[in-house]
Amino acid sequence: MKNILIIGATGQIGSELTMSLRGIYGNEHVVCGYIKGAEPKGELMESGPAEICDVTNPQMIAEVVKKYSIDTIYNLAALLSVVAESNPMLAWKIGIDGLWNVLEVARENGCAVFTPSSIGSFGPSTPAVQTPQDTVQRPRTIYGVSKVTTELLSDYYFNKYGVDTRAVRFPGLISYVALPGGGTTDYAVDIYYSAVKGEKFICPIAEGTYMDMMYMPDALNACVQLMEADPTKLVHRNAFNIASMSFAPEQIFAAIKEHKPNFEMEYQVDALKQSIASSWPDSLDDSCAREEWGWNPSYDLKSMTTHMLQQLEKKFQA
Ligand code: AKB
Repeated sequence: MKNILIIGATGQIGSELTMSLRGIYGNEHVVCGYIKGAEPKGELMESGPAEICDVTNPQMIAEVVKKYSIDTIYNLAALLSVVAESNPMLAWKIGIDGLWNVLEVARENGCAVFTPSSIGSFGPSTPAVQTPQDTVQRPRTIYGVSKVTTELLSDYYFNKYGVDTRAVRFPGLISYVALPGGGTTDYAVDIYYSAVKGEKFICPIAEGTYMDMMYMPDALNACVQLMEADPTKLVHRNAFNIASMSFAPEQIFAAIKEHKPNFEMEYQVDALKQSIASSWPDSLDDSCAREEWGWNPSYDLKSMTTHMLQQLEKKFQA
C-alpha cells in the first residue's frame, strides 16, 4: 500500500489527482498538501488528511513525510508559463529550489517522486511536428527553463542516489472541475465556459497555432500508470512525451459549434501568450511512453468536447 503526499494539492491538477488517488489507494493514504491562502475545501478537505506543506520549506516537507510514512510524493507546486514571466525569480524559487527540497527529503526517506514537466520545456529550435522524446530543449521562457532543469535534476537524483523519479511532459490540460491559472493553454478551457454561458469567446491565441492538449481524466491516468510502471521497462524517466490531441483555436471552436451552432469567437491575440505558444511544439511523438509503460489515452477532441459541455452544463445548472 502506498502512502502518498501531494504538494500543491489544491491546484488544477492536484485537486483532481488527490481525489483520484484517494479512490485508488484509500482516503487515509493520500495527504493533501497545501499552502496558506490555498486551503482545501469541501470533499478535498473532508475526505482525507490535509497538511500545510510549503515546497519552499524543507523542514515542513520532512515533517509531513515522517508523520504519514510517505513513500511517494507528487510535487505539483509551480507557476504556469504566463504568470511565471511576470515573476521569474519566484518561478525559480518554487520550481527549482522547491524541487531540491523535495528531492532531498525523498533521498533521506526513500520516497519516489513525480514532478511534471511540460510541452513548455521545448523551444523554437525544437522540431515542431511530432517532436521526438529526445531532442533539442532550448526554451525561451523561465517556465521552460525551470522545466528542463526539473527534468535534469530529477534524472540526476535517480542516477546519483537511486531516488525513483519519474515524470511526464504535460500538454495543456482541460478540465471542468478546477480552472487553470496563468497558462498559455488556458484558452482551451475558457472557450468551453464561454460556450456554456452563451457568451462570445475572445481568443488570445492566433488562428493556425497548434498545441498539444489533453483531457484531465487521461492526464490523471498517466500519473498513476507511470508511477505504477515496472521500473525495469523504463528506458526514460524524466520526462515522457505524452499526447492525445493537437488542435488550433479554429478546430476547438468548430468542435464546440457542432453542439452550439450559435456560438461565436473573435480573435484578440495576446502578444505574450502568442509568443509562448508559437515557441512550443505543434504535436508530440509519444511512442516511448506507449512502449515503455503502455500509455494509451481515451479522449480525442470530439469525445472531450461532448463530455466537457455536458459536465459544465450540469455544473452551471446546479
Ligand atoms: C501552460 O500553459 O503554462 C501549461 C503547460 C502547457 O505547461 N498549461
